[in-house]
Amino acid sequence: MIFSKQTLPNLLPCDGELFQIHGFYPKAEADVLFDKLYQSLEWQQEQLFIYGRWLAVPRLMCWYGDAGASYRYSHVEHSPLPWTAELLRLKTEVEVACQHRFNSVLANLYRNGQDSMGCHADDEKELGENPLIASLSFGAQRTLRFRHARLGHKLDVPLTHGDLLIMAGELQHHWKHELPKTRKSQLPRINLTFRLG
Ligand SMILES: O=C(O)CCC(=O)C(=O)O
Ligand SMILES: [Mn+2]
Repeated sequence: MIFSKQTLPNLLPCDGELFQIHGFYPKAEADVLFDKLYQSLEWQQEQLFIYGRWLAVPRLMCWYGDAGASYRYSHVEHSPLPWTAELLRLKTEVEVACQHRFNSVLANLYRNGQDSMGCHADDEKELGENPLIASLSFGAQRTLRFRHARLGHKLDVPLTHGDLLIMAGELQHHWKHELPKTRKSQLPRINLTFRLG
């Protein structure tokens, strides 16, 4: 499937582009991918230095990419792990769908409903002015919440097993996003965000 701006609605009312392809990977394929990614990626517990003390990030993470890709997290430069065959295949399929190249992927594992990601924009300089970021979700359904920085608009986007979400245009300048904790599901979820940095 080649994603086309002409056929998919922009989920945002203003100041950016957000497209969702439900079931980009159908359930049977998404089930296999979830298991492979869960078992084979090198999940790490990162620590963040906040307000003078070290805190465990509330999820597991790992980062894969081209040797030259740069990624800064919590003011620390990280080197990517080399692509696995699985991630390379997913990257290629997402590249074809988006007609856009990526050189790295950030993987997040939310172990249960208590794992989360705080409010942020993916606006690091390395990603360029208006980055196109493609995100794949596997496992438990979770809500990605967007908030407009100035206007206060709020948009909840439920992300389900096998979905592809595309953030583009000026989105990262005007909107922040977060993955709040939930009591609804205690099952794990994997998210992959493909980036060009
Ligand atoms: O888990 C998600 O859907 C969001 C991930 C995200 O925002 C990020 O990796 O920057
Ligand atoms: Mn993000």
